[in-house]
Amino acid sequence: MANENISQNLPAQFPNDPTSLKAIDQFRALMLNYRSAVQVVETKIHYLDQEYQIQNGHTLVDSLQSRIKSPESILEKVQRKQLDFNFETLPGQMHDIAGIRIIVRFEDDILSMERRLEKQPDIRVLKRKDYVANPKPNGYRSLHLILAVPVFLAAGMKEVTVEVQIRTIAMNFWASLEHELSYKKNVKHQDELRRELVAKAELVRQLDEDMNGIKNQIRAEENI
Ligand code: 0O2
Repeated sequence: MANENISQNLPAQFPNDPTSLKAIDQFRALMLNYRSAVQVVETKIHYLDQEYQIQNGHTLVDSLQSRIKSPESILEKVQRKQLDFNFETLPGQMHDIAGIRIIVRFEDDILSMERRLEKQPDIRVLKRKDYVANPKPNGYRSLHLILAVPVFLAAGMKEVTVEVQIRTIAMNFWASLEHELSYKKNVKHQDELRRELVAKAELVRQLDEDMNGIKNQIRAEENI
């Protein structure tokens, strides 16, 4: 039943159109590169975290989230940024098709995680945006890295880009609610809520700073 509905909405030539079928295969191959790259980076993060725990007695990573951009979201960004949409040039123009979010507890842990990632000999940092040191006007804070990661498939090695966002639990708490608001079109008091979120971002910044300070004091006194 569901399949009948889908096929009714497709162009008549779709099932046998060689151009469409080739494009679908190219898209699948491209997405496979990104899925592989996400697994490579996630595995690295897990082992770096375990190594950190052996060395320091506690972990860096609170949790990890990953996603591959949906086709709709890729097309929306292509249109918004007026990018050239073809399978050869897209990977060079859009660097956040694969995304990993690393949630840590303390602000210091953001740079500790970054240093460990950038020391990996097979990872290149192509771009760094530090919204922790330089928050966005709406209060958004996070460290963004664009990494180039080697992926090995039957056709050989390919460098694939992955966007890594590193942020604290508190930054993530704020960003997830702000993201929810920005995707809702019919919220009655949008502007007022936006202003409230800007103010709460400052509280979150203060909380992160205080918790980081308490953590440093606990660990310093423990070692006396
Ligand atoms: P989603 O659903 O998370 O994928 P660039 O790619 O560098 O040309 P862009 O895309 O603006 O420009 O990059 P930037 O600033 O590094 O931000 C990309 C991602 O960071 C966003 O992805 C969000 O995940 C997050 N982000 C950036 N700014 C904000 C913000 O103000 N609020 C929140 N909540 N998240 C933000 P997507 O694709 O927008 O969304």
